[in-house]
Amino acid sequence: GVVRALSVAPMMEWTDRHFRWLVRQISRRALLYTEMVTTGAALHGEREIVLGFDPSERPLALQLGGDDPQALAECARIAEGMGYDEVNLNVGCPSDRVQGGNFGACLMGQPSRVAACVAAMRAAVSLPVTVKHRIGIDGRERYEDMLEFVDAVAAAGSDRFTVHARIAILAGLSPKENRTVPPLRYPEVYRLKAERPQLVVEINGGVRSLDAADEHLRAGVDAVMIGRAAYEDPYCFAEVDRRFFAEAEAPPSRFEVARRYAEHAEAHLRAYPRRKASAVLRHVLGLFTGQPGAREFRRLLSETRDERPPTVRMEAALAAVRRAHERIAEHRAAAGS
Ligand code: FMN
Repeated sequence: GVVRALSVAPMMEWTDRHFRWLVRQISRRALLYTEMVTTGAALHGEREIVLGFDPSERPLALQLGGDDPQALAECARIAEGMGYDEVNLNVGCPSDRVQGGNFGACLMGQPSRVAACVAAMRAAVSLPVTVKHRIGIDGRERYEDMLEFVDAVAAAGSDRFTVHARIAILAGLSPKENRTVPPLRYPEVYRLKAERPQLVVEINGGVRSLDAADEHLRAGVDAVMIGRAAYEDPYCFAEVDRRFFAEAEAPPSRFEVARRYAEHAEAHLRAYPRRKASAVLRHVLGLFTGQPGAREFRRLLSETRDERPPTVRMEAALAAVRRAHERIAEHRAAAGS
């Protein structure tokens, strides 16, 4: 089924296959998304580089950027053939480049076009077809505007609506500002679910913890998508499987995840010797966020001049973390004696 309680948001430059592999060591059940892939890149790019993934990343949704129903349908077929679990249409990105291509958030103003896109994808594949969108855009900022959009797209068969709970201001704000400046409007997402209970509604935007995710679920939405907080502190997903999916098993420790990731990085660099280690290691820098030694861990692994293999570097970084733990234990012992 399409209802999955927790997901990690699609994020350009961030949720590449390496970060997704990392998150999968921490949660087996959270739904993961690719970065946005334009229909042009999916259809004409080098397929393994643009769309390739490791089967362990599943369940995995491919997020597409585009506005042409036939091109999107073709991309959906490719996704299905490659083993993706879902295809998702981006109706939330406000960048100029994306607006220039008439896709992303500006499609909030063209409900019938989005409906045509979803209908074409729906007809092409048996995978769930979903949409990620905003509350609105400048000029269509009211709840009623969102409802009109959602009703049109629901009629075309969207299996889920993931609402980034703020508007995007297309004139004058950068994409980054568009993730902070327009205020969050959670109650309107709750209202959408209350007024359209048959739809699957996922809330997104500003969710910083699993406790916060829990509160949204209790307010009635079906699922919660977490973006920046998951990237900055990926181990915050450690409780997800037990808490939201009733699994019994605990995930591996941060140390174990770190070691596995270093092995993954090393294997990747062996297969692609011209890739930079930093391009892979950057995704693990947040693993010890909030823990003793986090800063040392981050510093040692982001040192670009260090050319030792990732597994060797990781052992050095973990040794620094252990020393930080020991220092704290010594302080405690000294204070207690
Ligand atoms: N949203 C998309 O739908 N597609 C993208 O490719 C995408 N790229 C992003 C890249 C970065 C670096 C960030 C920070 C966000 C991006 N977003 C993208 C938006 C996120 O998916 C999410 O909607 C937004 O960050 C709000 O959620 P959060 O507050 O939990 O981070």
